[in-house]
Amino acid sequence: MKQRWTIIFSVGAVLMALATPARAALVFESATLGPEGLIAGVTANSSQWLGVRFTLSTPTQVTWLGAHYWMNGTDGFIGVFPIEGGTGFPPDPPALTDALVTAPLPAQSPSSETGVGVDITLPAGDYAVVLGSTSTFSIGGMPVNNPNINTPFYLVKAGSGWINGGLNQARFFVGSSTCGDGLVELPEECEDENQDNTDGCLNTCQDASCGDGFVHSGVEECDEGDQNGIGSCSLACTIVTGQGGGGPGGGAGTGGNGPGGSSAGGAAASGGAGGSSTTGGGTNADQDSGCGCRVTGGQRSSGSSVPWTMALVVVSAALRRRAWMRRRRHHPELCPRR
Ligand SMILES: [Ca+2]
Ligand SMILES: [Ca+2]
Ligand SMILES: [Ca+2]
Repeated sequence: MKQRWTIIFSVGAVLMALATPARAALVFESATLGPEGLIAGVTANSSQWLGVRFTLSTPTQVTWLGAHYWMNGTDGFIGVFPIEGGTGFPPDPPALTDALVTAPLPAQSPSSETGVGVDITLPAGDYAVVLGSTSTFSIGGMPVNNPNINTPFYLVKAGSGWINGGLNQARFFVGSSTCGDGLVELPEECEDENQDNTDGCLNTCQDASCGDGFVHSGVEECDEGDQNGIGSCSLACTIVTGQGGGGPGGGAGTGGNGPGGSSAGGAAASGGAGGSSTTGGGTNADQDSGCGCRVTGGQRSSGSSVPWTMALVVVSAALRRRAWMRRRRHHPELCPRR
């Protein structure tokens, strides 16, 4: 019997996981849903806007805006605008930069009810939810034969300014999800109504994931949030093994390579410039500057204290000097010998 309940529970959990998130609970609606499939009523284009005021008595997270509308075009929007104290209307005209939050509305014709997700927490106060266009919204609007009107505070803006009324029973709505109410509402991803962040659903109603900072029991070995991949937990939420040897080893290698490369580069440069000396690279550089002359072997021999070696050097130097002088006679462009 116990096993049967487990099976039933598991099936239920799968169905819950597959369920499409519901629209957020309504915190405001200008009217209940009227007849769908209409293409007539109050219209708007790129220089006309439609809206309705609403009031929040407490700070409210808004996660869903929508309307019953039809629209030909692709850049319609719906947004929440502040009510300006001096006028009692939204900004005129309602530029997107004035909006507290906006979302694009998809084209649809004939009319139906469509909501789009947003995420903003609004303080208590007066606002307007507005439907409009940014440029090419050719025509769209609100059916007005809805008998289920709730509030009469509709707004229309066209040319001379906002005026009250004119939408006559059109439907706007503002939604808000509540994490923990057991209903998966956009933008929530899950609801398990517990306070356990180690299962598949976090207390924020978002699916558990690697990087959320909570170790998903039975799935993740670790989770250090944005520190994953830096410390002892990988970007895949697995514990990094041998971290003590691997890290420092890599560091030492890098350090060794740096100085070594630098030193080799310096030696190569000096050698290339000097061409013959294994000591006194700086001297070679000085002698070569602006001339390209090569340092002779005579300088290498100057430190020897062995008499026969000195004799050989002297003889060798004399021979080479003679050869040099001969070459210089035929090639006067050669640098003076030092
Ligand atoms: Ca919920
Ligand atoms: Ca949970
Ligand atoms: Ca996690």
